[in-house]
Amino acid sequence: MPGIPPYDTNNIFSRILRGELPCHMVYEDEHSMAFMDLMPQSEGHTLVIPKAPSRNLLDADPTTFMWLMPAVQKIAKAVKRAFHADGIRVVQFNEPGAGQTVFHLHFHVIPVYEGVELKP
Ligand code: DGP
Repeated sequence: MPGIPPYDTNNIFSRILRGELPCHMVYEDEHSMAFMDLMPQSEGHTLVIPKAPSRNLLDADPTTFMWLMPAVQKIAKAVKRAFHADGIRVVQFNEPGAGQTVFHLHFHVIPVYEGVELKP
């Protein structure tokens, strides 16, 4: 896709998928994985990623979302229940200009608690 750099297999999440870096994994299926965010914005902040190598939403094959979004929903419900959150924010960034820092497609599942500000 014009303007979107190619997928870099050395990104941190790709290395986590290959087992080269540790993570606190909470979910895995054939197509997706979820693990705790290293710099959580709130207690229970979890990342959900596809196993398919997509840089972000802008270059991902639509079938990637077909497999990934049920996992995002599953994790959102499980995190809300497990952490007794008042709500769940699902956030996703594409390209550095929008705040993306790790270049493997991921969804942030962020519990929100009444009266508690999210960390930046
Ligand atoms: P983003 O700005 O959407 O690209 O966010 C990347 C997120 O990834 C950020 O919340 C911090 C998290 N993160 C960065 N490095 C690691 C790591 O090595 N392990 C885990 N679990 N999370 C990481």
